[in-house]
Amino acid sequence: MFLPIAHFDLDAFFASVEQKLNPTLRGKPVIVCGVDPQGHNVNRGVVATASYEARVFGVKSGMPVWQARILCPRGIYVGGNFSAYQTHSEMVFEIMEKFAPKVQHSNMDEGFLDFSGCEDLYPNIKRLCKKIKYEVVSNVGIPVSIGISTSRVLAKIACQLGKPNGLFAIKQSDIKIIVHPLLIDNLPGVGPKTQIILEKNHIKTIGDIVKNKNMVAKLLGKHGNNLYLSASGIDNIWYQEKGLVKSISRSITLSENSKNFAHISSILLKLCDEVFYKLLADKLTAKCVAITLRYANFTDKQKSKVITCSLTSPVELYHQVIELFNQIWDKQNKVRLVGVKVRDFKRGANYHKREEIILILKRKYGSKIIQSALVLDSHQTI
Ligand code: DCP
Ligand code: CA
Repeated sequence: MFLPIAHFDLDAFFASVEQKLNPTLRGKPVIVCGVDPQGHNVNRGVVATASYEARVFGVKSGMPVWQARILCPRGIYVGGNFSAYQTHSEMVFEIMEKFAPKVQHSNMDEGFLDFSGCEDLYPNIKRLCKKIKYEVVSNVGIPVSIGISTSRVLAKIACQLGKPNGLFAIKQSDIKIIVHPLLIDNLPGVGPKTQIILEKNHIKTIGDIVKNKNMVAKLLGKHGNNLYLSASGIDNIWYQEKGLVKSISRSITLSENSKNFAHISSILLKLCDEVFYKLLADKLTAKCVAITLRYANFTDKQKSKVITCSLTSPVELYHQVIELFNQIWDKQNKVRLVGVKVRDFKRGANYHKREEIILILKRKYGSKIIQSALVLDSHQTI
């Protein structure tokens, strides 16, 4: 039977990137702290994620670091490196886009692949996903789990069941034996509050949700109806594709606070490079450009402008950003973080052929294969 939907989810994502970048961490309990899912550097003492080696000790995402240290005193605790996570995420999505005609981003480290209509091209989706897993691990260096099924919700459950480093398929006919006996917290959409309400009413398994459709609807209203559809393996409204993304942004916390224009501007160019090629990859035009500066004393300054021309190269974006930078830069204060954002999108764009070729090269060989000379210069001084 042809199973057209795959869901992929990178395993222990932030921790896997750390283990890839520093091979001495491989096979060890690694706990990433100091960064939140939006990539803000935080000092709130919470675990962002833990490698599977650390999870054996009970360490989990969202747990206070002090608690993790009690459970896993020999763990290796590292701060987050969000721009590395972003680059790795983009490399993974580039691979997915090479294989699947339709890729739906759910998150930085997960998404759906839709192979509907590809029966002739890819008669065996499981074999194809094996190849995708191999490409991700050999080209990006981090493990990914993939679930395959007839709907998005079942593919997501399959992916979860196969973790870590899994490849698991659920056929529609398997739903009663594989999915229905699972406890309700395995069903996407059942959070802690919903779980308490359902369990109080003796609804413990996913199958119980199907059997008690009316009671679930009475207890939870619309949410209950959506859960019933999910429990039956049918994609509800949560799985419909979202519209255009609202913005694309990149930010970097400088390795050392700086007042040096040449240094800061070279970092802004690097960010413009990343934002521009993401815009190009998504085939979008932006009508608004914005910059964020955070000073050493943690005060933030932001400035944006509407642009009338379409951006055809990273340098054009950089010129817009530098203009904004010069308007808000307080030369007396050291800069701690810089960010570049574009928003107000329209589909389609008119780019230089040269930029399209650069994007192809970046997709094939990684985003660092070709960069502005100024960006390369800045790497030597950072
Ligand atoms: N994350 C975070 N804080 C959380 C949850 C997640 O900062 N409370 C970050 C770190 C994770 C990344 O988001 O690496 C992806 O989250 P997932 O829930 O997919 O968890 P992992 O990828 O770490 O593990 P897995 O998917 O293997 O369970
Ligand atoms: Ca993940």
